Amino acid sequence: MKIGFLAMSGIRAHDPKLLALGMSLPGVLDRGRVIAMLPSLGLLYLAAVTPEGHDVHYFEAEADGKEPAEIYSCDLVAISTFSAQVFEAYAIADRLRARGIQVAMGGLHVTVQPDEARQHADHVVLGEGETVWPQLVAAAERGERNRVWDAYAFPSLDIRQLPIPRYDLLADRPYNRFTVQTTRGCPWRCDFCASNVMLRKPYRKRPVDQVVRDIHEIRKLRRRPFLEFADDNTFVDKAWGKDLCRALIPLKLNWFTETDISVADDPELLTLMRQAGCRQVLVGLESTGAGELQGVELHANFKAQRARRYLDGVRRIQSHGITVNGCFILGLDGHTPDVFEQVLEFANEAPLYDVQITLLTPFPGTPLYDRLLRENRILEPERWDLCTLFDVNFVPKQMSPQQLRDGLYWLAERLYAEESLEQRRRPFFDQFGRKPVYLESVA
Ligand code: B12
Ligand code: SF4
Repeated sequence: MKIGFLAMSGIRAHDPKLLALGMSLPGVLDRGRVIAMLPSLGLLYLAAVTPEGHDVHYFEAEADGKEPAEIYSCDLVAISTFSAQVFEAYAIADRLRARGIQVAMGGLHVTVQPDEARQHADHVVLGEGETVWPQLVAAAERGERNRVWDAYAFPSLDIRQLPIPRYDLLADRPYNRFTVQTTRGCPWRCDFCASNVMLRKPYRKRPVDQVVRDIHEIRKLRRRPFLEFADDNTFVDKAWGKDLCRALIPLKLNWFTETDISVADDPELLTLMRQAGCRQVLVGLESTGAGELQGVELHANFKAQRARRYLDGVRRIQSHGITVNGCFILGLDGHTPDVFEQVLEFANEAPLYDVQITLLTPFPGTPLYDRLLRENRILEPERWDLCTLFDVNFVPKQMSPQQLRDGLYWLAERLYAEESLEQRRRPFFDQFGRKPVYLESVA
């Protein structure tokens, strides 16, 4: 069979004012350009576990959500999508099926909304796809349709056995940034978090030598790639993290990852990260004060416990030559209209090299979605296309939806204006030299 792997690419946001104003601001634009350059790692893993004898191809939907014409020569198309593009993905699936092509859908959104996905796909996969995929391909070959494949009912996936993702399928594409996974899951359970809804297993780490093996494979395509670890929380295990960094040092890489603030507790780890080429860590701070973070992390109240030491943590990380992209979620129940000013103050005081502000977003399958639905606070239930992190689709507790929107515009203008970026970044440049973190290794 000819099998197509179709990623829904690009970022989505609908709010016209933010699009016109905020999204064209330099800080957002840099990240937007970078984001457009990331392939779908999940699909590359599926391609790697596809049984021998099939002709496999990687495709990306265009920015307007349309599929490339060549995909119509496939017998089976695997589509991966997050919530924000799921309606575009369903429309593509409908068009493909109308032409007799079998469609399989999987990923985070579909995992929590299988009944919805069944109306558009011949095969719907819940959970991590690697164990299920070979059997699904065999079933598709036999012409079996209308099946839901529950990976949780299969023997559990041992991530120590993961194959090398099929990076080679990207060879003739202009990618210079690649994702590598070093861990799966996160020990915490934030009520808004959409990744933990799928990864029900405990936090898992990959063997360091296999991560290195995958990076060597990427280097066959690009000599100096910029890597993003497609992890939720890389450095939970500090000893393993140090082993990983030691193994990366000789490779002379530049990379970015997501991790929690506890990385700041370990200066030896930070030194090794810097030596291993870590250029930036993205840290979900979510808010500036412990009060607003009460109860947001459901296992151990981790974020509220840590908030008092945020400023110190950010400074410690950046003093090791690693920039911090501090993420704040606007619209938490504890947020009053003062939150916008508070975030601005924190960002300038740290000062944070990068700041990501997003709106509280009720993703399907999260405790947050269920709670807001119960409280009758979702403005338009099941409007998954609004799950962009930039569109308000709920009633905040201590302000109106419009106040939240206006606060986002206000804050975006102040945070991302050229002078503000320069002011926040200058101390870092003074100490470590003036190199844009994201774009330096772009060809
Ligand atoms: C890397 C990343 C990106 C990259 C994505 C690159 C790409 N084309 O895939 C970039 C930076 C572009 C990105 C952008 C966005 N992202 Co993002 N991103 C991530 C991150 C950190 C890792 C994803 C990843 O690579 N995982 C590793 C792979 C191996 O796992 P996977 O993709 O889930 O695939 C496995 C299974 O899901 C399944 N599977 C997946 N697809 C399919 C298909 C079939 C047919 C089958 C059988 C199985 C299957 O099998 C795979 C192997 O096990 C996640 C966090 C997370 N843990 O998922 C957030 C995350 C996925 N992103 C999120 C969001 C909101 C966005 C944006 C919508 C933001 C925006 N405003 O635009 C955009 C939209 C992106 C898009 N194109 O759709 C949310 C999604 C929540 C949701 N329910 O939608 C997450 C969970 C972050 C969060 N905690 O909120 N993102
Ligand atoms: S710390 Fe991050 S990845 Fe972990 S549960 Fe919270 S939001 Fe999700």
